[in-house]
Amino acid sequence: MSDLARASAALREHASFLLMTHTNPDGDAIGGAHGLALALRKMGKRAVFYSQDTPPSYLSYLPDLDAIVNDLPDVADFDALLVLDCGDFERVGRVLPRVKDHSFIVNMDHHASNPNFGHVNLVDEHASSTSEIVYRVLTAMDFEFDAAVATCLYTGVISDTRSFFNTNATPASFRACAAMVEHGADPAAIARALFVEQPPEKARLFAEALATLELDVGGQVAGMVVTNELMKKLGVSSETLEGFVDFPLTIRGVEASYLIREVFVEGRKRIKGSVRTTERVDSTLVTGEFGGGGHRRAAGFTTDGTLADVRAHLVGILKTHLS
Ligand SMILES: [Mn+2]
Repeated sequence: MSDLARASAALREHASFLLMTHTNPDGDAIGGAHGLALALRKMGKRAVFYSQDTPPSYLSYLPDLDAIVNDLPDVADFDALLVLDCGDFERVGRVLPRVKDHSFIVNMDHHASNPNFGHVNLVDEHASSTSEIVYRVLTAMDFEFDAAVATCLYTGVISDTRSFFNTNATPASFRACAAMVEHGADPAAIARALFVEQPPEKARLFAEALATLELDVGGQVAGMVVTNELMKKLGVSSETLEGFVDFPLTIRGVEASYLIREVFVEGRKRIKGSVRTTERVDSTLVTGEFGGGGHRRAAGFTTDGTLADVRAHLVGILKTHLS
């Protein structure tokens, strides 16, 4: 039996599901997990989507977001645990110890680093997004898509492909999106919400971040830094930084871009970095030096140190990958 058949059988044969995704969820995490929860409910099943963090505000157009719960229900009440878009089980956040021993875990993901932690693993690193994988499973189940589910899954695919800009966009991603549009997803409205419209404070934060832009390694590496002080001054959360790391990569000649910022993790100041690369560099090899991970063109890490030290270290690593 294929992994796809195994996953669709798991969904068909069970009656109650607890869905989870990673902390700081993005469009794919929310789109994939919430879309699947809506679909399972439409099939008459019990489906609860737990997320440690609330969805980012740019996703507020998604239907029925109020159904997402922030308090973990009793996991023993569910036949199956569905974990989506988590390259590692730890990514579900602080509830890991309470969920990891569940008797039936289905792992659906598209991170190359995924160690297949589930009892059923539907992991395809060539899928653009977890939402595209959910689309495959639901299609294999002959699910009758509606506009709500279509809007969620379309959102997941276009947010992880950055509106088909990224090299992970395949013919299958376009086909999945075409099907979702046929079922009621509105491409113009979703593109505007995801990529065009921004709150005024985001434009202000970007202006300040842009002032820190530095080009290194003969113009092949470009990046910006953001202090916690600046975030506090503008009254913004880390969600406001979404997409900033992509900007330096638009500069001609740049093969790798980064964004480094200060974050507070359990009251402790740490440094969080995001890296984007062209085909010249594997981002995961770069972030791996800091114990991070992700995808070949987009990866991240959390480490200790000062912004300046981490920046110098990161630029040094990128230099070795570019020479
Ligand atoms: Mn994803």
